[in-house]
Amino acid sequence: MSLSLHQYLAREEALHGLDPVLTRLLTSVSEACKAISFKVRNGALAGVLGAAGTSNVQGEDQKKLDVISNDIFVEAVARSGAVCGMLSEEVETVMSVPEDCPVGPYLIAFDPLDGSSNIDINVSIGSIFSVLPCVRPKRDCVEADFLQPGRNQVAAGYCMYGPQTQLVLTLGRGVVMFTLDPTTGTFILTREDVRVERAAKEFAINCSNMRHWEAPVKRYIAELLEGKTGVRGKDFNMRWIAAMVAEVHRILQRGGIFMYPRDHRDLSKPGKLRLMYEANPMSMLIENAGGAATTGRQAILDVVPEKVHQRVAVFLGAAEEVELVTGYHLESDAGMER
Ligand code: AFP
Repeated sequence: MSLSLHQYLAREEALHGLDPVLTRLLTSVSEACKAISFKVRNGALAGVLGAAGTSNVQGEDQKKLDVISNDIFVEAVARSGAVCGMLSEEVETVMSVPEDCPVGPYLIAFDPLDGSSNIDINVSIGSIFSVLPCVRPKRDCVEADFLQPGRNQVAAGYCMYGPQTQLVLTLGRGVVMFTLDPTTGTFILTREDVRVERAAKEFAINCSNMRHWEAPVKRYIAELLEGKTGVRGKDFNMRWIAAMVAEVHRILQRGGIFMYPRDHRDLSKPGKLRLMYEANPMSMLIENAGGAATTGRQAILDVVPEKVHQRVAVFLGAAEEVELVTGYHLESDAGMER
């Protein structure tokens, strides 16, 4: 019998004591994702393609769909009664809940539309979310409330808008996947107990940045590229979709490693990806599927954020590969590099 997201969360409440307020929040997130999915599906017909003519806090040009998705997310979670604050990639400051909405015990951080450069070419994109506890639930939340390590997350996930719309979720007890039934608008549980194998034969990295990488990353990638003839003794395949959601989705389905290392271009930026609404939720998913996620030097989930929009280097996926490339960083830092 197929289980809807609603029924799955009810089962989690009964079996594992899932907080009904968290259920309400996740239901609101799923409603937001559904609304975004409908916009994405209609594309040019809904007038949602192209640039918005504005830029976000990161100085990146916003697409219309970035702005639309952000508005949908904010509206849905603010009215859930489950949060006391929101953090979005698209908004500089943390957002409090409006006066006419009840306040709840959670904080939510989200990237409403990941992979913006894929929007206009009709390639997979997604939304990513991370739920943290709010230590002192109150209406006027501040940045400091969000500055918790990813280990504190009580739920995390993403929704991918690809050939199918799929919602992938962890509550800290494994990873589950739901597929949106477009005929009923219901998310149906289609995969449980998602696991990432320790070994891998596929990697994802933007090789155009190779000249800027640190030595341990250059060493690791060079060994992968040598294939059967090199120290690794086997061939590796490569993929790059330019949307972390799609890369992580592939890894959860068929393994591999995804990397966005820090590089020498701008030393004030430790990587491109954002810790709180990209790296942390994806790391919680990957760890819950038996994989690993590090900055090259420490587990991503142990990083204590200093700023809400902070960036971080990311190596995640198959544990064997993540451990190897992390070891190369540690050897290099200790001056033991070959
Ligand atoms: P956008 O959402 O701004 O397009 O960025 C997507 C992303 O943060 C991540 O999802 C991709 O893995 C990565 O950037 C792609 O970066 P490059 O364009 O440098 O390859």
